Amino acid sequence: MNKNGKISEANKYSPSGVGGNIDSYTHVRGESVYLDDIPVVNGTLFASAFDSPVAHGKIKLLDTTEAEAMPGVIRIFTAYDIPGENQIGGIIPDEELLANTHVHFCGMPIALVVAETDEAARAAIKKIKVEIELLTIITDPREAKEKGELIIPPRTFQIGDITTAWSQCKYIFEGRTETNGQEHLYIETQGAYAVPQENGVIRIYSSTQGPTAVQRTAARVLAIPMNQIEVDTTRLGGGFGGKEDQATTWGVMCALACYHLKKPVKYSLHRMEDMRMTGKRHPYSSDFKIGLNKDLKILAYEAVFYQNAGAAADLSPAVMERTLFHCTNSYFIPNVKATAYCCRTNLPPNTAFRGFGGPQGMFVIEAAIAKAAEQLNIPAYEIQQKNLLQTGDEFPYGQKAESEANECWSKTNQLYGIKKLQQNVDDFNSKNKLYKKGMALMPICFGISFTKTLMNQARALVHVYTDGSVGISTGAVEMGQGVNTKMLQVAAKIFSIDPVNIKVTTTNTYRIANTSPTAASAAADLNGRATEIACNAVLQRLKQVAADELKVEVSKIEIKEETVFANGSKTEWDWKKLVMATYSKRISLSELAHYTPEDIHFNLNKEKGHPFVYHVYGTAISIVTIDCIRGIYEVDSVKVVHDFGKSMNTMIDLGQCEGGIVQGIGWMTMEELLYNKEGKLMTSALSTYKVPDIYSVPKEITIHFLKTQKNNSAIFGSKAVGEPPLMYGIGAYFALHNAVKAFNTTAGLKYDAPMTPEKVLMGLYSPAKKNELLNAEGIKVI
Ligand code: MTE
Ligand code: LUZ
Ligand code: MOS
Repeated sequence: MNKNGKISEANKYSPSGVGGNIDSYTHVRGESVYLDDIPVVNGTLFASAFDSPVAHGKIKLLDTTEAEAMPGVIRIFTAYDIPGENQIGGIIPDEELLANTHVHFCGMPIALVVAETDEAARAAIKKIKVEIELLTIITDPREAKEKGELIIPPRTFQIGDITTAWSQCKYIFEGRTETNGQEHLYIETQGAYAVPQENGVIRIYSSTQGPTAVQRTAARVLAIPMNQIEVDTTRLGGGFGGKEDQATTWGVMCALACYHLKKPVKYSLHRMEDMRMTGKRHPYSSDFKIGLNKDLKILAYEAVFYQNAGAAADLSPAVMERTLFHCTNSYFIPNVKATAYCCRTNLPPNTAFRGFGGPQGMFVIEAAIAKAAEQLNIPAYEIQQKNLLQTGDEFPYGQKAESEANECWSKTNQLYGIKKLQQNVDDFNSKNKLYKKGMALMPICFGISFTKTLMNQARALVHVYTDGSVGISTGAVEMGQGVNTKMLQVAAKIFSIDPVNIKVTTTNTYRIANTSPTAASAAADLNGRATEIACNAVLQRLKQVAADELKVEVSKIEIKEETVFANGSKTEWDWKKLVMATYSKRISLSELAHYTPEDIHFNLNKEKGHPFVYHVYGTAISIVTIDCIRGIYEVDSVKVVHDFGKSMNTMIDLGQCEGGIVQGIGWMTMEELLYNKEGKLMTSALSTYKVPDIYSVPKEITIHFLKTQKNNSAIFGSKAVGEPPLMYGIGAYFALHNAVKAFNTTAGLKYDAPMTPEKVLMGLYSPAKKNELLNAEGIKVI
């Protein structure tokens, strides 16, 4: 609140006036409720999973006797205790909740210990004995493909005629890329709490992005109908895709124990358990071939993606599909052939992670362009700029582009001056020997909608209470991205009432059924549009009552800031009075609305269609500085023009951009996931897995909000913002490449992300340079 006691525009959704997000107030006071803040019911028991110590094998013996005798242990569950199907696979039924005869990855749950305390459960786990006959372990996706270990048949997206296109190319370059996985590192670890209700109903509090997935899977595993499972989610301390599918495991485990013991059961994972047992962003190994004509137009592009799916399908087929959708990023390429393999390995099943395969696809085309630029000795941005999508250009999957790719790029150039920035970098490099700068541009183009068309649907339940206050329930899950604030804004705007009179309730499967997960950046759009429809339905009834009372036509009634206007002039009716009058006439003050976007479809046989309601575009310029003695580096700046449509909450959207960029830079530069040949995670703690901290955040992040006025079917025209900014982080990788090359022109760098300080150092002193620079006294010769 400002000095005058008024809530400023940006702050009015927060009771404290602290920020643009309604949760800011309770967040800073430590009052926000996460799973571990739910008061524990008397008699609650605690669960903990015993997981496989090896990556692949046949279980010869499982001995829990000693563990069962441990103090406080109530019971130990195995696959034999599952009344329904031992199956948690979402897309493909290929994943057991508890291993039955075989284990397929290190960290695969085998047994579930339930004890009086958390400590007792974990102590008992150490006493479980298992003998496993080792089977062949595969960790490399190319090896899996060679051995025929594919989760689904390969898929190919094509446009034009790739075979004849090569002959028209003046330049052709080939290469190979690697992108590593990424740990989600949501601040709140995975967990759930199941509480028995009367008549066999189980309520599951779950830290999940997909309450319906938890409900559906619990019903399947317990062989009870879905209406006996209530899933309730207040908010998550981050999900980032890691809880789209993989929160289910823990919810169902608690439900299983609760079902048998008729007691509340809670399981909240420790950080290292979480890192070890859950899947991550998919590592990819890829091959590319790119062909350009003399004017640097890309005529042909071929890519083969080997996706490291891990030991079960999880969401991998959908992630792989999005890699294909985004394999040409923001560029129009007339002849494309992209093939992807979903490779089964003995790693924990990899899963959704902000970008959902898109970033992996985009990295490869950017590497191809970088390679072409390097060979042609020109800046990559010259190639990028010449090939940006224009209105009407066709993507390999048949949909046509709008023109924002160009709009964002030109605005970037106009605002920041691409050539000028490059000149500054070059000047710096010519003056400095031991520090070098590098710059790279990263345009993005991300399709908004679940690529599985049927998932694009949502419902909202709006109640207006007789005192005029409003309650909203939707299928959207708040995980820090501000979706609840946006839902509240929708109701506040449609009803034209003070936001303090509106409450967004928890996400609950008894209020809103059959929800799609909060994912694909589409939660605000889908649930927001449903909320809009519901509010409008109630508003229409209220207006009718006002029209009847005031004896004017309903079209002449308006509600503005809680006051009723008739024929444009103020009346003595206000919001509260109108609500009460409507109730007195026995007219419903509630509405359950359904929304599904029109005109989206995809034909899987043809691999063509119109899968996205719209695309989000943007361009980033990243500049980095490397220390050429140590190999360490800093990101100086990321300057962005981002297409927000017409942002409905600039503070939240800015936060999404900044967070996404930093998370993307982390993936591309420092987060180095490492599994050994035995499939064991070597980086299962924060001491061995480095995520960006405040020191690794770019010194400058500038976001220009590009208003694009086109009809975009986003909620209030405010485009989805959750995932796209992550892909700006790819620019930091190529900027680092350029900085290394400024020091060592013969660095011979591979396209192998992340670009850790170690890799930078190796690049700086790759053999040729070493001979040139180092003598017995080392670096002194410079
Ligand atoms: N922001 C925060 N703070 N925490 C998160 O877990 N998840 C991201 C993004 N932004 C996430 C986040 C991911 S992966 C998605 S898909 C979107 O938020 C989902 O929310 P939306 O659909 O409301 O944008
Ligand atoms: N999840 C999903 C997603 O199930 N389908 C998608 O298309 C998607 N896209 C991005 C993130 N999560
Ligand atoms: Mo986000 S990867 O769609 O949860």
